[in-house]
Amino acid sequence: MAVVVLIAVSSQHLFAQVSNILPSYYGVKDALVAGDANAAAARAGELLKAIDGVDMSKMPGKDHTAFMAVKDKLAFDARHISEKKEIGHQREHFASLSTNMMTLAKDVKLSEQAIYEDYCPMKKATWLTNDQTIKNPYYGSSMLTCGKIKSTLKP
Ligand SMILES: [Cu+2]
Repeated sequence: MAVVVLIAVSSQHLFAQVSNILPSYYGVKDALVAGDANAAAARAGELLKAIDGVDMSKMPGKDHTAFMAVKDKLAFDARHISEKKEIGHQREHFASLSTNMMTLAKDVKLSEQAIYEDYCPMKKATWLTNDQTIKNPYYGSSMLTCGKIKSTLKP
């Protein structure tokens, strides 16, 4: 007897494969807001694990393609942040990490919450957050509230 199982998957579903990526990224962001290079390195190590742990074969085709397009770039910046415990260097990588994370977030549902893309006009760089309050990860306490919400991804 043949058993056919049909699984309907909504495109709005948050897949387990990617569920650790954004929380780990937020961990890096919070460490940079706090100006803590060691914590940023540790959180970036978790992010790298989350990226490397994704089994692309278990992702729907559209998500698979979108993830594959940025995976290496995300891993590159996460690895550098995790290895170089120097905050200036980490913040350079965080800028491109954030750009690529936004590219991914537009195509693959990464969170059940809204994602805000904030922009720092001094650094000319963006970062992602789930919080509408501006806490700038590029300068830490010296420029904590510099920036504005540039765009919002609704869950
Ligand atoms: Cu580097």
